[in-house]
Amino acid sequence: MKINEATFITSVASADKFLKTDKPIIAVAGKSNVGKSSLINMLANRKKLAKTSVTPGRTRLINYFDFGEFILADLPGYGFAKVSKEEKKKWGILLEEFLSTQKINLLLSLVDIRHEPTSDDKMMLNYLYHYAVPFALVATKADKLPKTKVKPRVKELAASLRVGFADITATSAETGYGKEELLSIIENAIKEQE
Ligand SMILES: Nc1nc2c(ncn2[C@@H]2O[C@H](COP(=O)(O)OP(=O)(O)OP(=O)(O)O)[C@@H](O)[C@H]2O)c(=O)[nH]1
Ligand SMILES: [Mg+2]
Repeated sequence: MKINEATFITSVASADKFLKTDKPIIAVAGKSNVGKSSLINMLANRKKLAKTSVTPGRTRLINYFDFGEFILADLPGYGFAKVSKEEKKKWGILLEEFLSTQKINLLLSLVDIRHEPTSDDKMMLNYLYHYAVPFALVATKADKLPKTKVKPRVKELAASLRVGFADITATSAETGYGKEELLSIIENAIKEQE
């Protein structure tokens, strides 16, 4: 699949504003700073479609993008230490509303390839199983590891998250590594609904 022109649609902060669309929805989730916005820019071939942040936890809204054949939804990052309990609670409610009311064709659940998955990452997977949301795992920032360490590390992550090795795609927004593989996963998820 080729992405021709991706454009920003809107940002929303509450369930009553969730996008109504006939297009398939691909969602992107993961903790703050994991590289969600960077991955979206990689898929879109655009440097600044989604704002990347040096300060983690900036994206507090669900950002929708039109990718032509599908809609991409960038979910707010979780697990940001400096966020108040109140905000964490709000985020949890918004996420559950999103997972339960927005028809999601595929959710890309991102983890940093270098780090052990957190309890939040595992909770995210539990939500996905609970709401029966189809998902694929993405191990980001693969360029931070020597090439020979990528596959063994993906195996470790798969064991830790209790998923199959083939369920995790390693990517790098810096080098474009894994981009084609991810696009074909998205393409298959879109076809399944038709
Ligand atoms: N080396 C490397 N750095 C990356 C990669 N992806 C993201 N980064 C860096 O990681 C930082 C966070 O990236 P973002 O894409 O803003 O992360 P995010 O998940 O959107 O963060 P929030 O929106 O705050 O939740 C930025 O400094 C990026 O440049 C990657 O594949 N390789
Ligand atoms: Mg972001």
